[in-house]
Amino acid sequence: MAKPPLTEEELIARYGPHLNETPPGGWNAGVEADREVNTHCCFCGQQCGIRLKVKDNEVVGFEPWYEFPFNEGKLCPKGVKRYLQGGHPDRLLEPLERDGAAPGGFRTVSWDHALDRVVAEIRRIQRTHGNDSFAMLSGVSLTNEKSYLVGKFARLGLQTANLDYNGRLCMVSAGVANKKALGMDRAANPWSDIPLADVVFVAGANVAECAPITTSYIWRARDRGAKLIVADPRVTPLARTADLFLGLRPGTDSALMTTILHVLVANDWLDHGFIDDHTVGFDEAAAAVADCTPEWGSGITGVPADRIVEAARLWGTSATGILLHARGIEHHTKGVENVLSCINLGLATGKYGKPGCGVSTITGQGNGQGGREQGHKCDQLPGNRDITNPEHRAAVAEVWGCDVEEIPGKGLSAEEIVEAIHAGEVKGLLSICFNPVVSLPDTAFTAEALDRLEFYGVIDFFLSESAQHADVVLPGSLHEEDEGTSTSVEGRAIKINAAIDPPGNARRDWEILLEIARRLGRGSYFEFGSTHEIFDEMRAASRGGTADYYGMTWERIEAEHGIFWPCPTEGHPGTPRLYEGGVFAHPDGKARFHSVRYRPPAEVVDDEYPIWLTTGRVVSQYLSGTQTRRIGPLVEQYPEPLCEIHPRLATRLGVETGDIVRVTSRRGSMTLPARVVESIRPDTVFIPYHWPGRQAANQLTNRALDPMSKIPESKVSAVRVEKAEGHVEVADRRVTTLEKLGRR
Ligand SMILES: Nc1nc2c(c(=O)[nH]1)N[C@H]1C(S)=C(S)[C@@H](COP(=O)(O)OP(=O)(O)OC[C@H]3O[C@@H](n4cnc5c(=O)[nH]c(N)nc54)[C@H](O)[C@@H]3O)O[C@H]1N2
Ligand SMILES: Nc1nc2c(c(=O)[nH]1)N[C@H]1C(S)=C(S)[C@@H](COP(=O)(O)OP(=O)(O)OC[C@H]3O[C@@H](n4cnc5c(=O)[nH]c(N)nc54)[C@H](O)[C@@H]3O)O[C@H]1N2
Ligand code: SF4
Ligand SMILES: [Mo]
Repeated sequence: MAKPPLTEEELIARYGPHLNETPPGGWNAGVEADREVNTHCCFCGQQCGIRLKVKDNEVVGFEPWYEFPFNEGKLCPKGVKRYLQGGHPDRLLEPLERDGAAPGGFRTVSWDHALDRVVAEIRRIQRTHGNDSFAMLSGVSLTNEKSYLVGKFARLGLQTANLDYNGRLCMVSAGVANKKALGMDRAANPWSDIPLADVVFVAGANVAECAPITTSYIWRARDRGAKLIVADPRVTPLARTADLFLGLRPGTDSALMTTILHVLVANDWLDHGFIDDHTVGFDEAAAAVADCTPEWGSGITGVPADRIVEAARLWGTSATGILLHARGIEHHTKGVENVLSCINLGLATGKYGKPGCGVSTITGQGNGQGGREQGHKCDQLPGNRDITNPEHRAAVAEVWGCDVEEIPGKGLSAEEIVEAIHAGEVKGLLSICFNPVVSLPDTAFTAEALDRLEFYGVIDFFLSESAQHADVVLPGSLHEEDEGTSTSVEGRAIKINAAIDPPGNARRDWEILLEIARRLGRGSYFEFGSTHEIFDEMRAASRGGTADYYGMTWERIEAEHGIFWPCPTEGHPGTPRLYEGGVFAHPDGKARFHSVRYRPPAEVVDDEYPIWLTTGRVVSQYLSGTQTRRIGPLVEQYPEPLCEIHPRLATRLGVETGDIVRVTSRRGSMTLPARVVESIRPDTVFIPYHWPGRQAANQLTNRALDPMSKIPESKVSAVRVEKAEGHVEVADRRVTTLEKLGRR
C-alpha cells in the first residue's frame, strides 16, 4: 500500500541532516510540473525508486519516492542529477551517416535511408563472409524487454552466433561461479538481510561510491553491533569505518580467501551439519587449502597474518554473516576462482538460506541482474538457459516458433568479438548500449579494430566515442522514454515507466530493432506492438528456467513494488531469499565446494613496470561517462581522471598533488594529475576509467581474459610511474561529497 510521504520532521528524525535532505519547497522548487512519474534511476544496479517531474515532453526535475522500499527516497549524486541529461544539446535527434566532408564527420539522413543502408550492409557482409561475420554487442542499461529482444533479434533476425553484451566486462565471473557452486545466478539474499548480519564482509567493492544506498543497509547492521571487514587495496570511504581492514595487493583475493578457509578448518569454525546435509566437495576443498597457512597468505597478499586469522574468526564464529563482493573480486583472469573462494567461505560456515546470511555479488549496471538472464549473452538463452543444452534450446524454440536448428550455437564473447574484428574474421558490427572504445582494455587495440570494420552501426542517444567510429548512427531512446522492467541487485524485478516520448526524430530502441528485422525479411518473428507484448513473450520464454519470471505481470510488479525471481506461477509471491532450508538449485539440491588454488594475475610487476595499476570508479561519474560527463554538476565534482598515489611513492617520485605524472604500461602511456592519498597501498596506483581518448585508463590495461568467464583483467596491470612536466590545481570536491554522504 502506498504510504503518505514523510513530513520534513519525520525525515530529519529518520535520516538526520542528510545529503539528500529535501530543500525547503522541494526539489526544483519553482519549476511547475504537469505530472509526476514513479520510475527508477537509470544508473547503477541499486535501481533506486525516483519520481520524475515532467512538464510537456521534458523531465524537469524529481521528487524522492519514499514509498519504494529499497531506497525509501534516498539517492546518490548521480540519481539526484540524472534528469539533466535528456535536455543536453548533444542529444541525437536524427539518424547520421559517415561523411568525411560534413562538419563533425557525419551528415543527417532520413530513417529510411539509414535503415536501408544498415540492412544492405548486413546482407552484403553475410552473403560474402557468412552469417557469423556480422556481430552484435549489447548492454545492460537496457530493460529486460530490450535485452530479451536483442537476444532474439541477433539469433533470428541477424541469424548470427556472435552476440555478446557489456556485462561481459562486469559481473560474468560472479555469474559463472554462482551457477557452478549454487546452480543459480542471483544475490543469495534480499538486502533486508544485511541489517540482520552479525558480520559484514565487503570484498573488492567500493560500496559508498558505487552502491551508495547499500551503505545505509550496512550502517543498520553496524547499529546492531555487527562487525565490518573490508578487503581492498584502497581504504575506501566505507573501509574507514571498518573493524578490520585487509589492504591486500591487487590480484591476490583467492590467496586471501583460501587462507581464511584454511584457518576456519584449522580452528573448526565450521558448520558440519550444513556441510554434510547441503553440500558436496568439502573434503577436496579443505585439502586444497591445507598448505594455505596465514604466513603463506600474508606473503602473497601483503596482509599481516594475524589480520587474516582475525577475519576468519569474525566470519567463522558469527551466527550470521553476509559477504558482498563486486568488481574488485571479479575483474580478474581468475575472477571465477575468486568468487568460488568467497562462496566456499559461506558454505563452510552454513551462511546461506537463512536470515542475515549470504554471499552475494553487488550488480553493476542498472539492469546488471535482469540483463544477464534474458538471453543476450553469447552462451545463453532466456531464463538464464544454456545455449548449448538441447532441452533448453527446444524450450526456447517452442516459444519463438522456430526450428531448434535455427537458433545459432554459442558465439564469441565481447572481447573475443573485438579480437575477431581486429583479425578480420568479423567484418560487420551493430552495437546498442555499449561504448567499447572507452570500456574495453587496451584502447588503441579496440579503436584499431573498430576502424577495420567494413560496416559499423550504432544505436545510442549520444554520439559516444565508439559511435564516432561508426558508419551509421541510429538515435535511440533514453531510459525515461520507454516502458519496461529491470531487475535490481536484489533480484527484484521492478517497473520502469515512460515519462516522455523520444524527442525529434529519435526512436525507441525496440522499434528500431523491429524495423531492421522487418527489412531483413524476418519480421514474422517480431510482431510486437509494445514492450508489454515483449514482456509477455519473455516471461513465457523464461518459464522453467532458473531465472523464471513466468508468474510476473507488469501490474503485479508495480503494485507490489517489485517481485523477486524465481516467480514461476501467477499466484507465487516471488522469492526474496534463495536456498532456504539449504536447498540449492542443482538437481540434487546440494551446493558444490570448489577446490581453489591461488595463481598470479596475467601480468605481474617487474623491474621495468614495478607498480600495480588498478582501475575503477568515482561516485559522480558512471561507466564510460557518455551520460555523466554531460551532466555539469557531476563533472564539477570530479572533472578529470586523477592518479591516486601513496605519499611514500609520491615522495620517491618527487610528486605532489596536482603534479602531472606519466603512467606507462606495455600497452600505452598517459599523463594525468596525481592525487596523493594515504588511502592506497604504496605499491599500487588507482585511476578511474570514466574518460575517453588520452584520458582513458584503458590505454594502459591488459586484454588478458578469465578462461571461464572471459572477463578482462581490468583490476591488475603492471605500470611505471614517473614525474612529468606541469602542475594543475586539483579541487578535491570528491572528498567533501563523500564526507556529506557519510554523514547521518
Ligand atoms: N559512481 C558509480 N557507481 C557505479 C558505477 C560507476 O561507474 N560509477 N558503475 C556501476 C557498475 S557497472 C559496476 S560494475 C559497479 C562497480 O562497483 P565496484 O566494484 O564497487 O567498483 P570499482 O571501482 O570497479 O572497484 C571496487 C573496488 O575494488 C578495489 N580493487 C581493485 N583491485 C582489487 C583487487 O585485486 N582485489 C580487491 N579485493 N579489490 C580490488 C578498488 O580499489 C575499488 O575500491 O558500480 C556500479 N555503480
Ligand atoms: N579499466 C576499466 N575498464 C572497465 C571497468 C573498470 O573497472 N576498469 N569496468 C567495466 C564495467 S564493470 C563495465 S559495466 C563496462 C561498461 O562499459 P560500457 O557498456 O561501454 O559503458 P556505458 O557507459 O554504459 O556505455 C553504454 C553506452 O550506451 C548508451 N546507453 C545507455 N543506456 C542506453 C539505452 O537505454 N539505449 C541505448 N540505445 N543506448 C544506451 C550510453 O550513452 C553509452 O554510450 O566498462 C568496463 N570497463
Ligand atoms: S545508488 Fe545507483 S540507482 Fe541509486 S541513485 Fe545512485 S546511481 Fe542511481
Ligand atoms: Mo559494471
